[in-house]
Amino acid sequence: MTSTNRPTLGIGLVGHAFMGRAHSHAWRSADAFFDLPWRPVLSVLAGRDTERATAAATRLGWANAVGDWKDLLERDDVDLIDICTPGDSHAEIAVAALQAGKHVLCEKPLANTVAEAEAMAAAAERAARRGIRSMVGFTYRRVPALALARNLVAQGRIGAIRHVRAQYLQDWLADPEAPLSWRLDRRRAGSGALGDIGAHIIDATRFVTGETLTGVSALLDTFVTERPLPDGPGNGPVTVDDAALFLGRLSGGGLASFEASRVAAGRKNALRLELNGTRGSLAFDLEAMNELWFHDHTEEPATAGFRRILVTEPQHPYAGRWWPPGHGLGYDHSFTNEIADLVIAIAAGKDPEPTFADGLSVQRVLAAVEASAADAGRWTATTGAQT
Ligand code: SOE
Repeated sequence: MTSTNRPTLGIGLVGHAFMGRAHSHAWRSADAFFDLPWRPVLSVLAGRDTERATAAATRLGWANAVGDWKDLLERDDVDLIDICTPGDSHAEIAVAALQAGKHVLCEKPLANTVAEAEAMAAAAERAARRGIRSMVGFTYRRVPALALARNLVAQGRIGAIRHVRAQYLQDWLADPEAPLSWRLDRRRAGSGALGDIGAHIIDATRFVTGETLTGVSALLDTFVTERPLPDGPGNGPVTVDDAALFLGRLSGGGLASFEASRVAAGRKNALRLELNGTRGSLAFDLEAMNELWFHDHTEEPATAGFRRILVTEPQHPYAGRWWPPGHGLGYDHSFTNEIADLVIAIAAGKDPEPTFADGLSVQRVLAAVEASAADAGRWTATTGAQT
């Protein structure tokens, strides 16, 4: 049982669209499902417009609302700033927050460029010396089946990894008439499918395998180059990729392939990861997120084969915090699990993972992919990549 007179952790959230709603829900529920050492307090929501921020705060459970995120820096009721804005403001907000002594949770991808991500990682390192923590929100690390996959890999259950096959497929841009939004604007989002969802499979691969990508060869494409303006007649330009396809080499010697697309008709949120090792294989699909498929290649061939593990047992990561076996978790639960891990790490004086340095590593892969695609798929090392 958690005690009633625990220290509190005042939260300031920036942004109240999709991610702001997902994070608000997680901040509200984390304390009810986990034994948190510190009690999160939903202090203040910042938006660009005070009226809309006030309406969102009321709906999402925040005590106060402001129309400028800079107000959060001075407030005593804010210990942590949670950044749920488009990528073009991540670096400015995160660096200012860390300098002001606020812990930071920042949505993915960490930044729009390697230079920004480097500045953020450096600020995070300086802040950590003062006990100020930071984390990047690659939330799928907290899906029980992916956390279990990581544990099985670490235990050697699939041996040395030969192949990773990673896909993240969505179809919300399959219709050429789907309107423009900030996610299709390079200045705001940095890149398209690559940074938005490709970043997730890069991080998931790093997380599950414990290995890094040393180099890539890539193709990017934008099939629909202009789309209807959201609030008016006419079209505007799409300045990011619709799809990204790349090959990679893992630090352990294995080969990896990655595909990120927002025009894959019929695929809604299909983050799929398959790993083949010397002793077995694992396969996961976010559209069936409570399942992990495991093939143990050391078993008797006559009966060996992929078997479905329903990852809802109390012995599985996070699952015991929620419902009885078989009742299943959804998209929102990974955010609550993430918030719980964050609060526990901060209270313990530890750096929560993934760190800003992890976010920077992903950013270097994104930059290497763009550099490779711009040069006819030339093999490009991820170290030192700058875009
Ligand atoms: C949109 O493509 C999106 O919401 C991403 O931005 C999220 O990171 C992903 O989790 C779901 O899809």
